[in-house]
Amino acid sequence: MILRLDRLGTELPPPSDPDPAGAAAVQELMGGRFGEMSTFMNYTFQSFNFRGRQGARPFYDLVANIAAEEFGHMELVAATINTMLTGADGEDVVADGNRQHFLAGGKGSLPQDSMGRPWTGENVFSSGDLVEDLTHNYFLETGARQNKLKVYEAVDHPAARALTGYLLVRGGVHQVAYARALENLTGADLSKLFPSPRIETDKIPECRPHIEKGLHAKLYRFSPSDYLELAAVWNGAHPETGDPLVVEQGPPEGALPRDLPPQPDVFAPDRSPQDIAEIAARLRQAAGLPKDPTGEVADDRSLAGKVVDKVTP
Ligand code: MN3
Repeated sequence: MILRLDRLGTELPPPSDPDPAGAAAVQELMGGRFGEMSTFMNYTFQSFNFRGRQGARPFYDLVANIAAEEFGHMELVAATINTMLTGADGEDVVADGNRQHFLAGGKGSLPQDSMGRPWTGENVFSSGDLVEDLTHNYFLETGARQNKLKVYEAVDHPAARALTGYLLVRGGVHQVAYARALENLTGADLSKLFPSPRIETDKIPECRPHIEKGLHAKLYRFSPSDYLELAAVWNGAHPETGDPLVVEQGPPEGALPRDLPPQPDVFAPDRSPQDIAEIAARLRQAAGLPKDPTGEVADDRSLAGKVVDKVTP
């Protein structure tokens, strides 16, 4: 089972100038072959299908635990696309972006790649052979980093830059983790391949704060009580920086999500968001809940007893 925390892995900037073309490009990091849906579903299926897991516990724990982090990466890519589409004009989306962001969705992310092709289960490799699966995962993380750098270079929207800066660092951790696992199982020293692809993340301004906080050398344990054997694989020195690899007991602190403003031109969440807010306020009262919404967001637009009828980003 998966527990869910209503937080994002890292902070994203608030909506600024909409960028429908950039948002369409960022879709590659969601539903592309090397996107976050692929990393999430690959590790999820490999962990579901893992036989003899007690005998192979450190490796099972590694794959299952990284799967959980990938769910949060999907969430972060979605938040980025939604930020970039906030305030976008329908004509601009249709002319420059993914038309379905406007025509079929609520200016929200879709499970598609940058060409609008739906993500497919054909992107999942789960052979049952641990060495083969781990080798695939190493390659998958390599391709994912390559794609992130290309999106970084092609899209200069601040949300896309914040996203790719963070994911380049975190994807690097997963790549090192699979390399370490393969080295332990086979003796093949994949650390000699690093950095692969040749990305000097310490020279990318949006990566640097995460590296300074040590995120390149930290593996988070995404469970209150399970996946305790990560340290059996995640140990030693980082192949690029030499920093000690450490397991952090718990998920990243992360950041509160932003409450992106309604987009009435695409009925998100309705042509008249205040109607839904009034119904929600009545239901909350009838259920004996506090007057103010209990969830936390980075930029709360709701006021006690007042219905927001005009939202300014
Ligand atoms: Mn990822």
